[in-house]
Amino acid sequence: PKEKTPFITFVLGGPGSGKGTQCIKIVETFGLRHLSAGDLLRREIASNSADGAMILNTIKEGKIVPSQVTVKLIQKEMESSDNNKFLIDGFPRTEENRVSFERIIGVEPNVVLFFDCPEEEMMKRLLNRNQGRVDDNLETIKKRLKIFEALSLPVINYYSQKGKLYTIKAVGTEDEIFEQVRPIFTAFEA
Ligand code: UP5
Ligand code: MG
Repeated sequence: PKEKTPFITFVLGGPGSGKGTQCIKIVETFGLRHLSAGDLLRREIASNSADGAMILNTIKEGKIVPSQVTVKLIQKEMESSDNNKFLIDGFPRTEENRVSFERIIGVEPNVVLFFDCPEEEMMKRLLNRNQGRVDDNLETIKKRLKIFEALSLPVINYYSQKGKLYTIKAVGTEDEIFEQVRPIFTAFEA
């Protein structure tokens, strides 16, 4: 429990848009605490927790894990962190996720990044990743892209209307993309 209000950035974008890659650079440069919702869920699967089997089946189908499960994992990490600046990667993915976070954590994000990447590029990157993710196969990638468009784009539109959205053109080299990200955090540091 922190007395100070946390500084929260949501990092959104389709599967393979480069969220995780850019988060590593943001952490190196600006020292935020990186919380990848997908990584937290995969850690639950690996630890054979009670929800592990359900989470695995959901991820294999490219579907969205119940909000309560994901928000609880994020909350636990936030509460045990000394750093109160958070980079929440790959969450919220649905309007229900968003409302659930606001209700349980009780804060809204300061910044929302949207890595905007063409589907063909995301598809190519994921098929080339080769890190053994259960969801990096053609069938599941197609499902992930559909879910992103149907359920996650509305969240992005919501934050756009709230004036909190920063859209990054997520094509080019990793460094070229980071040069679009850098000034956003520099402005908040000043
Ligand atoms: N790469 C990166 N940048 C590049 C560049 N500029 N040029 C060329 N290649 C580039 O990058 C993907 C690949 O592209 C890598 O090989 C990288 O080297 C290369 P990465 O940075 O990993 O992209 P990222 O957007 O993080 O892709 P990821 O696959 O992690 O995105 P997803 O949003 O699909 O995955 P996530 O782990 O967030 O979620 C997985 C699943 O968990 C979801 O489908 C869902 O089932 C579940 N989930 C929930 O249910 N709820 C949640 O809240 C979160 C997840
Ligand atoms: Mg990722």
